Amino acid sequence: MKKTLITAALPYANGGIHIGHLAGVYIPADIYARYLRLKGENVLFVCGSDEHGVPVTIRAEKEKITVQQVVDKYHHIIDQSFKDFGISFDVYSRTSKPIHYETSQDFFKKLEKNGKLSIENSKQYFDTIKNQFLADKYVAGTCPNCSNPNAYGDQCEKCGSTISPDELINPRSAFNDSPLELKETKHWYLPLDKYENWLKKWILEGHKDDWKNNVLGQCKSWIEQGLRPRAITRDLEWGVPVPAEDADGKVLYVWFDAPIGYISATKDYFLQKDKNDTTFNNNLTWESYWKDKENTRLLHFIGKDNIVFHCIIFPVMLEMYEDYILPENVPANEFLNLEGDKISTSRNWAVWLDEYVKDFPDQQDTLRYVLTANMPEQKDNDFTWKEFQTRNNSELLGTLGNFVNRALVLTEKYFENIVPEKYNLSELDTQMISDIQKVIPKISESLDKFRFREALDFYMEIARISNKYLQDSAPWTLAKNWEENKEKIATTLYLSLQIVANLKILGEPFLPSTSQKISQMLNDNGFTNWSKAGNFDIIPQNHTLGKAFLIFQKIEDKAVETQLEKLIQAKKDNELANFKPDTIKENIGFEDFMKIDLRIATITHAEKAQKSKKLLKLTLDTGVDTRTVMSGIAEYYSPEEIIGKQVTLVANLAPKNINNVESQGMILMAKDANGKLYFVSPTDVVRNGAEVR
Ligand code: B3M
Ligand code: ZN
Repeated sequence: MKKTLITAALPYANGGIHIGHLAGVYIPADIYARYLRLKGENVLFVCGSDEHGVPVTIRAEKEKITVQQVVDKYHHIIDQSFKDFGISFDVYSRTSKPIHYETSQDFFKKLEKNGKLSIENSKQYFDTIKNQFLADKYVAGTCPNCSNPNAYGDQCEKCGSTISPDELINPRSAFNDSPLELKETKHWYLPLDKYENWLKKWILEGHKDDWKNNVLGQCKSWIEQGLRPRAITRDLEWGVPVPAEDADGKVLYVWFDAPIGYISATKDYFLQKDKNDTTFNNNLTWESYWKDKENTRLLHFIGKDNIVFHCIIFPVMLEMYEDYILPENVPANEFLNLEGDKISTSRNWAVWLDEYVKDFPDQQDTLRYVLTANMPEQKDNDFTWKEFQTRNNSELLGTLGNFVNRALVLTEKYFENIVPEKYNLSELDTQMISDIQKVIPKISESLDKFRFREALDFYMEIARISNKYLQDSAPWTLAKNWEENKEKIATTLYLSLQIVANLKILGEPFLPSTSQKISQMLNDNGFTNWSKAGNFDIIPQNHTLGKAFLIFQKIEDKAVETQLEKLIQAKKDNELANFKPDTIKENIGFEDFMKIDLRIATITHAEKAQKSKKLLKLTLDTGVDTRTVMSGIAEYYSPEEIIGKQVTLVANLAPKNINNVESQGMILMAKDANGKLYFVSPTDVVRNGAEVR
């Protein structure tokens, strides 16, 4: 049996972990690692914080703290979240550790020494005020595609296009809006173009049958676009210094050093291991995983935005280095959305794990369950709090929890918490056993193919079969004639307890905390092996059980409403905090301005417009005449609350037919960051008709 080295994408230490990270990367990786361990296989599951790169420096600017403080703060928040959710890494390291600097610099030096890298001079934007070159993300300017004045040198958030700094119109520093200089600089490049044929053979031929279509699709389009040399150094202060001649002020590009973080995390694991730990196999070293190509499988668990780095760039680096193993598979997931909108750290549209554990204490498995049940394995998927509630209440509480609880409570009731004897099996008993034994292999088959939601559904099929079996056996009805039926009742509960033991074993990869709770109630401290699943004599008769308790709690509507309100509020707060007003329009002459006639007027009547959610029909006393004006403020104000309000009217705007009403002018409203409209009114009562200048 080969050893398995499992890596999970190193999260940027620039924020917490949210449900998108869990569903995309960490739950699938953890399910798979737990599953292999339960089968008794040799697994090493590594991860760590990715502490370099622009995302962490942007966060430091935003929070006005040092980058080291940012990574220290979020490394611990992330590490705790993974522990809370039972993500069972063997090591969770961090790329600011010396072992990582050493490993990534050695990696670079070997490639450079073997002549694998090229050097190119190029012109890059230089901020003369900060006296440093700017990474793409820090170059701001007007988008060439949609004229958004606040686009950046890597992408435009408005139209979503990927752009490069030299395409921006009027490029300026994102730090201080100063104009930028183009300055000569040199960088080291990874000649991806030289590995085009090797990649075609290794991926498009070698893995066309075992890699997921979404992964192959991206690799194919990247390779067919034609690969170009890729810069692997940057002019930045924060990062791993480039170990080369005249490279001061340059660091390794974060996507060069980060994947090497998997190797340094493995080294870190062996450095941390207590050599006297008898459970630890002292014959194994970090090379046993990274260099033993014959006896080790390497699997990268990532989100789809990291496919290129893990299927093309990092494998080319490993191939160049020559000693290292290559990934056998990269089962990347697609994205999870939240309430129909993209999850976004910058817009704070997310469910953060460190907040979830406060709102739903001891209910981490519910979130693991829901995120696995609708995991975005083949396409983007959506998380809603309503589905979270429904799945918890009907599937976890109503099916799985209900069966486990009844099996234990009935044993306590009829056999004083002692596992009863098994007598002759009825047709119902043998049918149930055969039905369950048919499902169990399907869980393994699905997991072997990285089909986690399918595997979980097969697991829940066992809970559904079990519930029906207990309902059909109805020991509580048989108990009415105890003497005649006591052996049947004993057999039913004996078998039900064996099912509970099976649910404990088979559920451990998906719901580790639940599995632990079941183990506690069974009073079974054995670390039961996957191979025992399907066995209906796991828990011996006369074994004393533990105390039964409810594993899952009902989630009420109020809890869901609270989460939705919290999301909406977080989004509004974030919009306000990040509000960037549009740049001012071009100048106009004074004479142009004097053509506009602005007056104070009072709203004397207001009503909702016909067939429109946005419009109110206003009647205004302008001091000169009475006007009707249509205004798009219905989402923010009711007619009653604005009667008597003084407003500023553009009085000589040509009348316009709006919604079949002649609108005679326009009232001025200020639009805030979160889109809400506010009246522009005098601070004191002014006579109607007063001119505004
Ligand atoms: N730090 C996280 C991301 O792109 C990035 C992964 C590195 S894995 C070596 O979301
Ligand atoms: Zn744009």
